[in-house]
Amino acid sequence: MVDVNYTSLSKAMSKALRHRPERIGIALASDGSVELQTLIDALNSRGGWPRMLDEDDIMQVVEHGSKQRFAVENGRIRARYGHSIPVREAYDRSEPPAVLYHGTTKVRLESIMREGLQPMGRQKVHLSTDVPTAHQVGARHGGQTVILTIDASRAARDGIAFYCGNDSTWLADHIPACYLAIDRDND
Ligand code: HQG
Repeated sequence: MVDVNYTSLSKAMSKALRHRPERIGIALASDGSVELQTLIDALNSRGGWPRMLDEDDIMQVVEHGSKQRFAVENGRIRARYGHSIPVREAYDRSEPPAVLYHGTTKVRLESIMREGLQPMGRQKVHLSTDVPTAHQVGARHGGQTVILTIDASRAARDGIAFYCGNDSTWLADHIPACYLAIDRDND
């Protein structure tokens, strides 16, 4: 028997907890969280799974997914980053590493170096702690990948807020172009 595909489940969870909770009939609290059981019931009533989902399936994605996309606390689940819908109180401001990276595509470079990094369709700009991760993020968009370095310590000193997403992802509201440099060594 075909079992639950955890990549599909992770994508459905991301859609529900980052982008379109109303599509499966749930509402998120101001920190972006929902009762675990409410999410499970909603995913089950939407259907399309080879069997009924249970808490173990969700925890499999939470604990063993590649990117620590979700957090579970006190019976509630939330996405840790990636939201396109506004979520107040979802992120904890903290001190970033001295240097962060952003992988993007060459066609966006001119606009980025003019306007800085903008959240675009999401609530936050997403930054990486290392070049390989930034490469993976940039490559998702196709075309030639370009790596930008962000002088995060100077930006933080100047008052720009940073938030930790997961071990390799940091978030910010906007990174003005004066903190960006093109990392020619890592193109
Ligand atoms: C670009 C995945 C023009 C930006 C990844 C990026 C990440 C600009 C695109 C997370 C711009 C937005 C997010 C400006 C930024 N002008 N283009 N001023 N400012 N951009 O997908 O960072 O697998 O929303 O360079 O791993 O690529 O979903 O953001 O190319 O952590 O968990 O606008 O999504 O995580 O694209 O990726 P995205 P992203 P998950």
